[in-house]
Amino acid sequence: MAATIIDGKQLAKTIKEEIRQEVERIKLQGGKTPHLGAVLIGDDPASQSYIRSKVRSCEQCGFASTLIQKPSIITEYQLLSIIKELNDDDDIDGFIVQLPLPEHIDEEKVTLAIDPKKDVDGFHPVNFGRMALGLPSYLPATPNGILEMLKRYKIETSGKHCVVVGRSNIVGKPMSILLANKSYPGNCTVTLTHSRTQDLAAETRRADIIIAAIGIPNFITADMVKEGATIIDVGINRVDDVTAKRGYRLKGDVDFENVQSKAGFITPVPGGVGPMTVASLLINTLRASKKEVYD
Ligand code: L34
Repeated sequence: MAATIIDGKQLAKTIKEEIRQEVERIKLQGGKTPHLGAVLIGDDPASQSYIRSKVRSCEQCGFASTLIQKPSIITEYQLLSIIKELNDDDDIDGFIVQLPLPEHIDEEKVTLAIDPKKDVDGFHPVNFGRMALGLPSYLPATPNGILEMLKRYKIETSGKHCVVVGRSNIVGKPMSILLANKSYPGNCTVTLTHSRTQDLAAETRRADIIIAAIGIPNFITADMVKEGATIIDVGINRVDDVTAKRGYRLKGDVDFENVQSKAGFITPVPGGVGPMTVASLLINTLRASKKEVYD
């Protein structure tokens, strides 16, 4: 039996339409227009495309946005000054600094410089800590987008065995915590696996839900998947393809063609987790403008 394909693109559209309507109501009542700041350093094509999509989504939802673009030769000090200005700007509800940053800039220092109240990426240790404790916080966009997909497709999570592949600070680690939290989606038994895991296939084969966030194309193959499992593919790998218009194709971490027939639910790439990451950022920015998390 073929899997149900989770349409992240359509879901993101629905969420954005809900946000647009709420923003319209807020404006009619004389409330504040949500305002997102975005900082892009350098000219990485993938980062440029993600930032463009975030700015465009702001427009679609009636948000204001301010994009600050600087060349990769910017100093760490200059970037920290930009962050200070955004922290102090009363009209900016929240902002992000798109990662990765050039090598001479310390990502940790940059993340720590962002006011947790404006950290709509949810990367600051204060937000990560609050998330881990189940306190109100900005949830990191990709994990939150995945929770929204599980919720809106009514996928059962309670008591299920979830195997997260990859332990990054922005996806794997927070995802493992959120799915173990006492909530829906949540209440999972979680295994967090990584490059040193022994017999990874034995782990994934026991999974009712697999979150693949490793960054290696086609890493999760059909033999690693239990019949009927839910497969969430976070990978967005660019692989060369001379027949493609742009010279490359997007490939997930999951061998979609062969896993599809075995899975219960599966997310495609593109059109799965990626658009939901953008939708989650908008959710956080709206919450920031309503001062829902911090006042
Ligand atoms: N600070 N850095 C910060 N915040 C983030 O939340 C991100 N991330 C990740 C990279 N660095 C970041 C993103 O924005 C990944 N990411 C992201 C955002 C959007 C999409 C993918 C990753 C996306 O929209 N993907 C589309 C295809 C886009 C394309 O054609 O290149 C998709 O359908 O998957």
